Amino acid sequence: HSESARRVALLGVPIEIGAGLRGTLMGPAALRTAGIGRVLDQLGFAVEDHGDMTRPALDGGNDPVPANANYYSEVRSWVGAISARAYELARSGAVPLFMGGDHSLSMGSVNGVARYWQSEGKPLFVLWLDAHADYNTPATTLTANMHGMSAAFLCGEPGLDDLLGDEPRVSIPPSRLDLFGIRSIDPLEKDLVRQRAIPVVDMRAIDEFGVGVLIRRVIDRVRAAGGVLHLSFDVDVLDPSVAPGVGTTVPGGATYREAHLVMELLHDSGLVRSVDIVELNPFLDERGRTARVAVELLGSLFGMQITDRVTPSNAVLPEG
Ligand code: B3U
Ligand code: MN
Ligand code: MN
Repeated sequence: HSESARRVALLGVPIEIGAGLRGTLMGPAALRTAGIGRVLDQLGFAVEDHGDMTRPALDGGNDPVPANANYYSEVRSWVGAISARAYELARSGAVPLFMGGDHSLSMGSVNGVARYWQSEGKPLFVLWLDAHADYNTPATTLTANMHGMSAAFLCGEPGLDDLLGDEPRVSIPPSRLDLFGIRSIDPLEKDLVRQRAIPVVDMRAIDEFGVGVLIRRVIDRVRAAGGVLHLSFDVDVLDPSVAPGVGTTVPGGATYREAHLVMELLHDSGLVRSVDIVELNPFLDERGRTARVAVELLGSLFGMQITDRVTPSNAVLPEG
């Protein structure tokens, strides 16, 4: 597998209607401008850029549109198409990197890669790096924004049952989802997360025990089960001082150093087989700061060492 693990497949997913604010549709372009392709290339990966998905035609479906799910029909046409692409990319043996776009895209990307790993007989674990739990359903949501429902949907919670259309739905057992970095959760959402016994590492736990210990615990569980890992990286897990370019900033987030350490330890684990990078909103960013930090963190995830990082004192301007 090591040959194919050196291939990364970039796929832009410019979806924005899952979020309350417009602008995440510019995420893939900003990540490319910030150098995602160049960074992966310099790390020795064969980078295949599959471009951006185009907004799928509304196919409607025959089922009634659920209440409390904004732009349900639009999200539905995206999610089915994303899942199909994700399945194919995972099957190709590359590491797919889904560049969002808001977090509703993960309902498709994770479903698609989960379908592939199910066919391989490997348990897929999902690490959800996020300020939010994204564990709402139409019955619990306060906003009706579907990016707040993706983790719940993936664990098979009811309420969006026709969302995948003809794509087979693969549910992630709640014990294989890790919510990490959480500091904003709605009351009924919290009840649901408790009832399902979802493993949660909130910011309080990170303050007390440190990200190193806590992320190793996640990694050890995946390894013990002989599993593989999908990283769903919501940029709002970062502190707003590091990453202002997101629609739903929450104070008290992961620092620059904590986030890099998480990525470095994930890289060392060798378990990450697919990645979402979501919620980057270039319209809200400050001179590309958040996009650059996101690309730097992805660099660490794919093996960039701190001692190899370009710092102001040893910077050589990249040509082109
Ligand atoms: N829990 C709230 C807020 C939220 C979730 N995800 C984001 N914001 N980015 C909701 O809308 O469900
Ligand atoms: Mn999220
Ligand atoms: Mn979030």
